[in-house]
Amino acid sequence: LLRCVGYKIIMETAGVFPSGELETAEGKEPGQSIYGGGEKESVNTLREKPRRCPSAELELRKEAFCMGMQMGFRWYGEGNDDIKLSDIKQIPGVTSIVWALHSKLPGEIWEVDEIAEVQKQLEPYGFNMDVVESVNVHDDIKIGLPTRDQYIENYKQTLRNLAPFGVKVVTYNFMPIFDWTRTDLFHPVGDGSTALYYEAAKIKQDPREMADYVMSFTEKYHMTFPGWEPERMAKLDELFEKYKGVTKEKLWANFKYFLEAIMPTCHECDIKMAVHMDDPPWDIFGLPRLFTDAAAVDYFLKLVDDPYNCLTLCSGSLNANPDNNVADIVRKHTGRIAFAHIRNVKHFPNGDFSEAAHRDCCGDTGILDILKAYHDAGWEGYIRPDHGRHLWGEGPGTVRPGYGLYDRALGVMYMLGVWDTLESEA
Ligand code: DNO
Repeated sequence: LLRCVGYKIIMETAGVFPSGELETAEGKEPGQSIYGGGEKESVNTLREKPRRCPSAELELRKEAFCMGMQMGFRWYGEGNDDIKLSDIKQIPGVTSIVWALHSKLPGEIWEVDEIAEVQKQLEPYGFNMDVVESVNVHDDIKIGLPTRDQYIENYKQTLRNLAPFGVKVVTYNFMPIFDWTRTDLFHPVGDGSTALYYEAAKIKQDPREMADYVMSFTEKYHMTFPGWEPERMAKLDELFEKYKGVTKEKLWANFKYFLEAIMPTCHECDIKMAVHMDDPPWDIFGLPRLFTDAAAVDYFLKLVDDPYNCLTLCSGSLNANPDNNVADIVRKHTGRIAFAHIRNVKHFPNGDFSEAAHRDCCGDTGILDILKAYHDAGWEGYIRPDHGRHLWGEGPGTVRPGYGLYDRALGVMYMLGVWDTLESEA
């Protein structure tokens, strides 16, 4: 085990060995995570190091070390997700549970004891809680109201409360009012499964219609969807009113204000902020959207040029516009992608799109190219299968749209299969 150079860094991060107890890996300070901030060790260096780490109980961490990236799986929490941690444990290669306190409204402080409760649930399975998705940003921050400063203070406190639990990445979005937007949550794919679907013609109409449709699932199945909090949706007209006058330029300016305010705390806490791409990547219902293409990503990374200001590069969100080439963004901004969402999308000529299985040829997103781009760039970060289809009896009431167990598990295996092949050829 001692010979497994570099591996110790992860052990320390995991709290398995206290910092400094083992020989220091070349070029690394004791306790410094290969995933955390500061100087990064290239994955190519890691690949040259011994791959055999014999300790069985540390298997998960070993896999992460050997691969240069960590495989995550989104989980909605005890009592809030039909999928069990014991189910996820059986998917080979998953090391991170991508989690959140889903009962929290945007702007509320996440308390230490609430976070500790999640840690207690994950610990027996050996999963880490390095990635939070999402700590949602209050609308007043996006709109730029005077009340934003208090909400920013709350956000900073949440980051401080998360840091001692080893959280390294916080995903969030900066979309006005709506998070992801779809017109059909369980659309037949044609093979007996269903998937999320976007019918372009429907979105041009009344936002209330779409909100009511999504909320009908909440009412019927007592299931809330992140970004679609009933409390916010109940005030939809008021929210639209407040966003009047928030142009794209103002939204960028409010975004910059927020990021500049929290960056010092991110440094202090060693937590990377990883913004999610807009989904879909175009304006909807007259609301501006920022993360629409590669130029917007370039602009954002320069706007606040800080290594803690990062991306959650969601392949399927961006590629809902077929002109967006996600692999190019991976190659250009490797070091600023803290978290990768792998989602496949199939486009239709009328502007509709359907979500698809992760296998490259099942959609148009270029999953193979994207994985290859991550691999070949020596990327280190967290990755997860994003939306899957609903399979084998999964449907409304049993799973959250896009977040069934089976297709995401197949997605993990596909991604790891591609990755292993690339590794063996490297
Ligand atoms: C959809 C997710 C998004 C994402 C948020 C991040 O399933 O990818 O809802 O979690 O936009 O804040």
